[in-house]
Amino acid sequence: MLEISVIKDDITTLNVDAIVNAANKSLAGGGGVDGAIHRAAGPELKEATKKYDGCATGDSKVTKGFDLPADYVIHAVGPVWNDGNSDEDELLASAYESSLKNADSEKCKTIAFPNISTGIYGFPKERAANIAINTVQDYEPENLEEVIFCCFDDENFDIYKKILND
Ligand code: AR6
Repeated sequence: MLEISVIKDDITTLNVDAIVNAANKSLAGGGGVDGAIHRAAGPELKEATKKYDGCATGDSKVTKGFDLPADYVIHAVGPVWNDGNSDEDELLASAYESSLKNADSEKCKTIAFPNISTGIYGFPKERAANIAINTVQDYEPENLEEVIFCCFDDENFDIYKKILND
């Protein structure tokens, strides 16, 4: 079982083996946490994503972390919230699971996730948190030992604390 913790922090500052980016299908950068990660990692990050032909929703791709303290960035693409009946739950779970598998393949022990899809993509926060936590709890790790949910806004931080304390 993975050790799970929740913190409120800027994910770009974390000294972990891998941080996850809430990217878009182009992998070319954007706003929110994606923009912050690209700024902190430096221009080599965008260059490194060019070897991929983008990334499907629910999937993830790996690059190095360049100027970040983290060794790797796992670029995960969560779903845009539509009406809740467009496979959003399954696609969000898949984005988390794919990220865990990719980190495991790179022999990472520690990984930090932002609250994928809950910003610009509009996924309801509590629903997303339950999916994220359930997916991590169900995952059978090979090398991974610790998962950090790195919240940025108070609302997500309070939701995660409540679910994990219950
Ligand atoms: N560290 C940790 N979390 C952060 C940070 C940070 N530095 N900055 C924002 N967050 P969002 P999405 C939180 O909008 O909803 C981009 O343009 C934020 O509070 O970054 O998956 C991409 O290119 C929220 O809880 O990602 C895509 O086009 C969470 O990160 C699109 O946005 C996710 O919010 C993806 O939208």
